[in-house]
Amino acid sequence: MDSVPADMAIAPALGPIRVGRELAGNSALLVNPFYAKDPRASFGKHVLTPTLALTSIAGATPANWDVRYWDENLLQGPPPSDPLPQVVGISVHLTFARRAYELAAWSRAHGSIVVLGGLHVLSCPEEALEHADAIAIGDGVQLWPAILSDIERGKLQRRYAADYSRPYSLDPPPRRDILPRASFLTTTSVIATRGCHNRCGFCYLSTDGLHMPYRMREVQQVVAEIVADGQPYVVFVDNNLGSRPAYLRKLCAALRPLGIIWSAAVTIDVTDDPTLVRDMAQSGCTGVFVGFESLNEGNLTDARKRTPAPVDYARRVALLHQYGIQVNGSFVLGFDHDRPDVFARTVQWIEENRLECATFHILTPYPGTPLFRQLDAQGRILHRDWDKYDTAHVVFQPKHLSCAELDRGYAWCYDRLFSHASIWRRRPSDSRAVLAYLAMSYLYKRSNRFWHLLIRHRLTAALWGPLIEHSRRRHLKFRQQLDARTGQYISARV
Ligand code: B12
Ligand code: SF4
Repeated sequence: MDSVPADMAIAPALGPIRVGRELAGNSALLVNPFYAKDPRASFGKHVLTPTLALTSIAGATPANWDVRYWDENLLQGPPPSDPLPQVVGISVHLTFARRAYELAAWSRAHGSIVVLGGLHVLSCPEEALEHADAIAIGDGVQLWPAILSDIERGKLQRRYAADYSRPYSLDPPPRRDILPRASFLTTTSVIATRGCHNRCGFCYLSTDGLHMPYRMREVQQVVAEIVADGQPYVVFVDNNLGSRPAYLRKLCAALRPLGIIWSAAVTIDVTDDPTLVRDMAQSGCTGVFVGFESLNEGNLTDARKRTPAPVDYARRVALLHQYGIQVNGSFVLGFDHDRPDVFARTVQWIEENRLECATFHILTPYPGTPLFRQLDAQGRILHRDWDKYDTAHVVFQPKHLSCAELDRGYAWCYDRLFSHASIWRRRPSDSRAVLAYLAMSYLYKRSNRFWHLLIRHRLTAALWGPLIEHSRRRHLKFRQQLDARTGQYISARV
């Protein structure tokens, strides 16, 4: 394993606390805390898109407030404290909860009011409350304006809570104008739907107290946001953009004239209807992130994942490939039916089916989920050190593997996947797509020793930009061919 550059492993030092300084009135700083990067995976994935949580909160900020954005993972140091913001809003996930609390203490010592929100605040509100002036449980877009208004009136409460049942169309557009644009592959991380038709036992969507009914935004609202940001590549960060095929079809029809390329997370059942896959391709979809989770049916049943059978995955991947859609498969390792052969079998399957990319995750019981309760009841939770709940560390006792075997197997999967031989083996069968695939793969998978420099010097957009534009142009040609083929098909039928 390569050594990890310090700025990918250790949070930036917080400066000395200087008390008694004046706060800038009606100013809010929104912070995404630092987290240590897994050296086995790509460092590049952390700068693909900005956090939509904070741009959404920024969009909900009343006009009489000045709002700024700071992401510590862009390696520009700790959050700025000159001028001192009146309010600091911090997003908290369990993997960076400890850092979020450090930042909260530092900001409060300076005199700023600290508001914590995000997934971890929802699952562990009492813990978060100890570190904040106020916490936001659930949808921050609804809560943030009320919090700021209470601050203005000197009536800040300790807890604010909102569920996700309000119509989505009421959300103001996220504010992407406050982002350091050069620091991301694309600033257009966008969300069209909320929730998922599944409720897998290990997924954060099954967290106690999280009521997230499936919601879809007006297609025209989504399109307006994309157009306003003016980027050629759009990343949908929905849990599952394919949960409602009819909606996805409508969205594809609206995206098609934009000439952009896009990617999204979907479940593999999106391939139930090949015409939907064709519509996705014709609207610019170049890649999907698919949570296959496991090739073992028993694991999927235990996780209560409703999905086509693993024996049918290969045919479905081939269908996506046929429409020029690259597949990034997500696999979870360490389920109860996994034995020492799971690593080699999974990677072999990935190579046989030429998945352009894959991510591996050690099974991680998020607090508040059915999986956590089950493992806790069985006495299999090893510790509650949330920093390590990042799907790169073993935090529970696996059934048919030792912790060391799971850890080694996980590392082996990434080493193998990122090897020259494996990258080559998985190249697209269309020879015209190979060059772009190789360039992307090498930048993404084999450049970890350079990423911290690229990020620190804000070169991300400059480096990825030409590759994105090349892919977009190639895809526009591909779409023309697809349209011609579809036209022939339709005229043959009439
Ligand atoms: C995009 C994404 C990423 C991107 C992040 C890019 C970026 N800069 O944001 C990348 C690829 C880097 C990434 C990496 C990882 N991710 Co991720 N990611 C997501 C994803 C798909 C979307 C996040 C998002 O933007 N959501 C939309 C926003 C609007 O929702 P939100 O964050 O919940 O915010 C709302 C509220 O929580 C609240 N809120 C949030 N912050 C704040 C702050 C304040 C002040 C207030 C008032 C309110 C508030 O208001 C918001 C609006 O309602 C989610 C799944 C999902 N769809 O949410 C997974 C997800 C967040 N990731 C997850 C994981 C596990 C990881 C990794 C650890 C996996 C891995 N090993 O690679 C890594 C590492 C990150 C880390 N250490 O934390 C898990 C987290 C589970 C958990 N319980 O914490 C999720 C939920 C996926 C899943 N299904 O399990 N991820
Ligand atoms: S299909 Fe994916 S997003 Fe949906 S519940 Fe399962 S793990 Fe979560």
